[in-house]
Parts: sequence; structure tokens; C-alpha cells
Amino acid sequence: MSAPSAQPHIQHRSCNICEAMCGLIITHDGQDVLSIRPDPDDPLSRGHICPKAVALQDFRTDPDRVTRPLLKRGTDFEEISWEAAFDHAAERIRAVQAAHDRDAVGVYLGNPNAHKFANLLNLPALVKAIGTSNRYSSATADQIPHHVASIHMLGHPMLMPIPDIDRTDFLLIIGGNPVVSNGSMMTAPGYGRRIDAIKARGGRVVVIDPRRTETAERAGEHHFIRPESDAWLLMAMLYVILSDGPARLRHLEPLIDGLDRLNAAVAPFTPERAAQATGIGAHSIRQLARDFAAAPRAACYARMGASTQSFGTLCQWATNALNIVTGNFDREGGAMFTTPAVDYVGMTSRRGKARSYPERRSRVSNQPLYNGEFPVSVLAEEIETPGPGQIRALVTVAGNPVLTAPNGRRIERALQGLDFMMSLDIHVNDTTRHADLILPGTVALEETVYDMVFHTFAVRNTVGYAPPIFAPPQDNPPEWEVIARLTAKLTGANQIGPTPDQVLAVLLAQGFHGESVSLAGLQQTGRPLDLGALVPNLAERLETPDGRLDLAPQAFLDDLPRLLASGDRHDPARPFTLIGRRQARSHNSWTQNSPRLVKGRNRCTLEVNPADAARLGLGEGDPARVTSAAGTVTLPVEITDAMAPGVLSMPQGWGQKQGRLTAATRTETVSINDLTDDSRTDPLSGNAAFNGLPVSLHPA
Ligand SMILES: Nc1nc2c(c(=O)[nH]1)N[C@H]1C(S)=C(S)[C@@H](COP(=O)(O)OP(=O)(O)OC[C@H]3O[C@@H](n4cnc5c(=O)[nH]c(N)nc54)[C@H](O)[C@@H]3O)O[C@H]1N2
Ligand SMILES: Nc1nc2c(c(=O)[nH]1)N[C@H]1C(S)=C(S)[C@@H](COP(=O)(O)OP(=O)(O)OC[C@H]3O[C@@H](n4cnc5c(=O)[nH]c(N)nc54)[C@H](O)[C@@H]3O)O[C@H]1N2
Ligand code: SF4
Ligand SMILES: [Mo]
Repeated sequence: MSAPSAQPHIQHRSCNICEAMCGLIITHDGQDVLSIRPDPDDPLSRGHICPKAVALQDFRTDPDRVTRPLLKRGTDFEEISWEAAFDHAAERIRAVQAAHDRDAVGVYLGNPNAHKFANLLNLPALVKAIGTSNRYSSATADQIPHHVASIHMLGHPMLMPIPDIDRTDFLLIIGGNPVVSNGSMMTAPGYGRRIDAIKARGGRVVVIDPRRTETAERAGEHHFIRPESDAWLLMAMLYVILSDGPARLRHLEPLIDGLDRLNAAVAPFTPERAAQATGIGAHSIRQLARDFAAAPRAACYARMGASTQSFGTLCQWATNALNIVTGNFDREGGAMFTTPAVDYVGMTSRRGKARSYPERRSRVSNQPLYNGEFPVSVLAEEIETPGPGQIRALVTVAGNPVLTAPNGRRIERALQGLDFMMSLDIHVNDTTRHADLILPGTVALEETVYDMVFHTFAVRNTVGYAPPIFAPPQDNPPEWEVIARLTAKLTGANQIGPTPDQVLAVLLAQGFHGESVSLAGLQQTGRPLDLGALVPNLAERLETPDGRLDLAPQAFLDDLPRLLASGDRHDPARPFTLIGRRQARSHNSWTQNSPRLVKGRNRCTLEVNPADAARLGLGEGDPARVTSAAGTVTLPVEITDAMAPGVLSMPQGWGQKQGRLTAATRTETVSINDLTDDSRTDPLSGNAAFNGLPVSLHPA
């Protein structure tokens, strides 16, 4: 940290709000930010940023920010000292466990943790100190199907195929909108420009989405698809390709098992049947499959729309299978595996450790547990349902499940029945207002940034490190230290462990570039470094017990009858299908308190196809009432032919109603998760099936 001075200081740092890791140039005077600009020399983002980067300064100066430990007194909070807060937290956690059992304390870790390496390094010890198996995170409202596909096929949840978009000739995007979201499980800032580059070199980008998205517009080729029918499309593409000729497994051939089983599995998925399920014509499916297979280098990428739905895991499996049988797996321009400076896969290697999956099942509704976490879809019922293992206290760290988990208001009601709740957070919001104790977190500019997770998903190997710019308010400890001190209080240790920088130095030395990348070197140059394009390496990296790659794991084959039976699910009482969308000026549920981002018209609107609107007599801006099995919301209609008929789109992350968020609550918005249904999951992974929600629509 620099002392206040008249001379502006300059820092190069990557933005850690979303997965894109855009390079920023920040000028400041030690007291205030003077400017936040894109870094044209960043080897990954090459000058791209989005409107949220400039808001990084607002998170620090947000007048609604929690800056002291807060203890609930009656219906309000009073400030207490850090020492009193740690004592109270440890005492209450242990009291609940003493009265019941260790699992009586649940833990929920939210998305911002994935962007804070110091939290990632310290949270496992906290969870271990609490000693509960009732662990939850936002991952099961997001990407667990990707991990489950990787576990069963490649042996490690984080060994993740990444589309090598800078060298591909054919990119097939299913259920992702990276032009707005800036990419996920695929760190690729400046997506629009990267799409333009594919087209400029004679390649094609095709988007499959029930909404003609900003990405579809940029790509120029788009097919509407019926929500939740993507696995049908993928299986039919495999059917066409495997009927046309032998699979091209290339260098992976000696390692691959299960091609016969895959061939047998795709047999029922003819393009004609898939056309009925998806709404995409059989001819188009055949053509798409043949074009993909014929492209010199092709990559299929399936994301949120294809993961947070009832067939999420089948989609991710079939996506991998499509890339594999067309010879595009672990190959330039196809789906590749990163070699980042911190080797996340290596440091959590599962080699030689045979495991059975799912690791466990949940107590009340038998949902699967992967990666040591129960699906967030079962959180409410695990709080509500008596018996051994019932959750009676909850610790949240940077999470807002009331707004972000399916049927969030049920979770909210459940929270009110807890014996104790504590949150490490920056806001008193719809979730944390139910806590008995809130510990303040630190925000990006007060922390060291090093991205431990998203380099693992990046389309190019790069590395960057930047120290904190500003001190936390009120002499507060940095967030990682809060986690470490709470852990020490629980274990009775009289000191906390090594600093995140000390651990990072070791991890960098052990990583793929340990020869050339060191913490001291990064600190000295103060600039992100390019570590080069992705290289084929899967043969040495497979983490399966037998070192082989199974194209057709039994768990996935066993789920195919469910897909085959999924044809017509029309419900006359709820004839519309609701899907979600992301928006450029917000990130999940927590950036809406930046006046700079939230200003302007109400963007929490329901997108409706013109024919549907006309039939119901709904005009532009009219309030519409949307009802699902879980609830009802009313919001203004936006009429657009970007929506497929019968499908409605609503943005996620809105509906801040409670707490102390003055800017966020200025506009009347609603939460999509007042509608989503926690009984809808992908049964293979337990992931929430947000998309494809049956709803009714009426003028309000
Ligand atoms: N601006 C902004 N950026 C963000 C975020 C944010 O909140 N705001 N959140 C970040 C996070 S945490 C994540 S995980 C990523 C997610 O990044 P993306 O995966 O790109 O997520 P979305 O933008 O929600 O795009 C999902 C797409 O799936 C489509 N879809 C819905 N249902 C279906 C279906 O059944 N089939 C198909 N084929 N498509 C369907 C939707 O219409 C939508 O276009 O974004 C990250 N980036
Ligand atoms: N219907 C529907 N629901 C969805 C999605 C969808 O597309 N549709 N997307 C899902 C996805 S992909 C995700 S990742 C989840 C996200 O789900 P969550 O992780 O539960 O939600 P966030 O909105 O990221 O909330 C982050 C919380 O962390 C706090 N916070 C922000 N910054 C910091 C910080 O620096 N330190 C601390 N301690 N706290 C901080 C915020 O105040 C907020 O309480 O939502 C999921 N929910
Ligand atoms: S795209 Fe993501 S990483 Fe880049 S500036 Fe925006 S929020 Fe930050
Ligand atoms: Mo996410």
C-alpha cells in the first residue's frame, strides 16, 4: 500500500469480478482511485474491459458497506469488537454442535470466493475446523455438471476442456452468452473481438439458444432450441457423425475406452426424433453435425443454459464426446487443457486414489454429493427437516442464496428457524440480514489479486499478481485473516498459518512454469506475463485410476432413458418456459448497489416473443404476472423477436428487497429465484435446473 501523495501511482492488476480477468491500469493517489482504464498490453485481455471494472472503486466506498462486526440485537444490529465477534462466533458454533452434532452447522460459500485466492487457500481449514459435512456452495447452482463429466471421463473435477477459440475454425456455442457474460469455464476477455477474428480467418461461429443473444448476433449463425433439449441435439450430432464413418480419435486412440458403448448409446437419437425434441429441423441437425466434423479445427462449448437444466451432465458429457470423436480433443483449435502457473489440478491430484461417485447422497431427498458438497437445492429442506444431521446453524461466506439459489424465499423462511447464523460479507442484504453476526469482508482493491481458479480455464496461459492498493476501512484485517483467525479460535491454535503470499510462492514454484515464474519476479515486474498458447498434454494428465479415458461412463448411459422419455412435457396450466439471462452492468446479485451500474431504466424485464405478447394483450412495458410452482412475480414486459415463441427470459441477480442496500432497492425489481423450483435438478449432478421452468403468464 502506498501512502497518500500528490504524485499519482499506477498499478497493473486484473479485475476479479468475473472470470475474464481483464487487465486494468489503475491510477490512484493512495487515498482515492483517479482512473481505471483497460490495459492494452495485457496478454489475455488486450485492452478489453466492461463497465463493471470502473465500479471496482464503488465497492470500496459504498456507503452501505459493512465495516464493523455487527451483532443482532432485537431486529437491528450493533457494532462489536473483533475479539468479541470471534469469541461469539466460536462459542455459538460449538454450542449448537454440542447440543446436536457436528453436522448441525452448515456452511455456504458463494461465488466471490472463487475470485479471491486468499479465501480459497484459507476456507478449507475453516470448514475442517467446523467439522461439518453439511457443505454447500454456488457451484451446484452453476457448473457441477462440468465437474461430474470431468470426474467420470478424465478423473479430476478441475481437468476441464477449454475451447481454443483463438485458433479454431468452427466454434459451436450451446447455452452460453459470452459477449455479455465475458465467458465462463472459458476465460476469454473481449469475446466479441475473438468471434470476429474467427470469422475473419474464414471460420464459423454457431450459437444454439432459445434466445437470439448478443453472442448470436455477433456470430451471425443461430438456431433457436427448445429449452432443456440440448442433450438431444448433441446426441443426434453424435449419431450422424458416427453413422457417417469411424470416429477420429487421433493421438488419444490408445487411451480411449467405450467407443462401442457410445455407438450403441446414440442409436435411438436420430435427427428426426431430435428434431421433434429440439425444434431444430432434422436437415439442419445433419448439416450442423457434418459441418462440425468437416471443419479443420472445431470446438463445441456448452455452458449455463446447457448446465443449469435437467440434463446438464448429459450435455457436458455429450459435448466432450463430440469434441473427442471429431478429433478435436486436446488439439490446437479444439478443446484443450491449460498449464497455468499454479497447477490447481496437480495440487489436488486424485491419481492413485480410487473413489466411488457420487461420494454421498443427501439425507432428505437423496441428491448426489460431488466435490464434498451437497446441492444447494436441498439446503432449505436440510434446515427444515428434523433428525440427526439437521442443519440448525449456518455460516455463509460471500454468498446470497436467498437471491441466487432455487426457490430462494424458501431458504429465507428456513433461515429464520436457525439457532445461529453468521455471515462474512460486505452487505446487509436479503440473506445476511438473517444472520446473528456479520463479519465485514474486504473488497478487491484492498486485497492481493492472483487468480488461482480462472487461469485454469483460460484460453491462453498468462499470469498476473498485484498487491492491495488501499488499506481496509477501520483498520480491519483482510478477509483471509478473518477466516484464519476464526479458524484459530475454533481449533484453539494460538496463531494463524502462513500468509497467502507465502503459500502462493510455493505453489508457483511447484507449478507448470516454476522455472520462469516466481512470486518475487511477478512482484518486481508488476505486469502480467504471457506464458503462451495452450499445448496438447492430456495423455500425461489423465487422472483416472487406470489412466484411461472412458467415452461412455455407465452413470451417463444409465441416465439416457430419462432423456428419451423427455419428449413432450407440455403443461397446460403453465404453458410457457422460463429461462435466465445475464446483463452487462451487473454481476450476480451483489453489484447492484453501485449507482454507476444500476442507473438508468429498470433492466429487470421479462422478454416475450411478439406473437405471445399479442395473444395475451401485453404491450411494451406492461406489467406481467409470472407464476411457477414456487411463486409469483410481477415485472414489466419487453417485447422482442429475439425470444423463441413460448419462451420467456428474465435476468438473474435482481430483487434486492431487504437489508440496507440503498442504491439497489431504488428500482423495483424482482428475483428470478422467487420462481425457480428447488425440486427441479439434474439428478446426475444435483445441479439446480433453473432453465426450462414451466410458468404461466398473464397481464397483471
Ligand atoms: N455481466 C455479467 N457477467 C457475468 C455474470 C453476471 O451476472 N453478469 N455472472 C458470471 C457467472 S457467475 C457465470 S457462471 C457466467 C455464466 O456465463 P454464461 O454461461 O454465458 O451465462 P448466461 O449469460 O446466463 O448465458 C446462458 C445462455 O443460455 C441460454 N439458455 C437458457 N436455457 C437454455 C437451454 O435450455 N438451452 C440452451 N441452448 N440455451 C439456454 C440463455 O438464453 C442464455 O443466453 O457469467 C459470468 N459473467
Ligand atoms: N435463476 C438463476 N439463479 C442463479 C443463476 C442463474 O443464471 N439463474 N446463476 C447462478 C450462478 S452461475 C452463480 S455463480 C450463483 C451466485 O450465487 P452466490 O454466490 O450466492 O451469489 P452472489 O450474487 O455472487 O453473492 C455474493 C455475496 O457475496 C457478497 N460479497 C461480494 N463481494 C464480497 C467480498 O469481496 N467479500 C465478501 N465476504 N463478500 C462479498 C455479496 O454481498 C453477496 O452477499 O448464482 C446462481 N443463481
Ligand atoms: S469483463 Fe469481467 S473481468 Fe473484465 S472488466 Fe468486466 S467484470 Fe472485470
Ligand atoms: Mo456462476
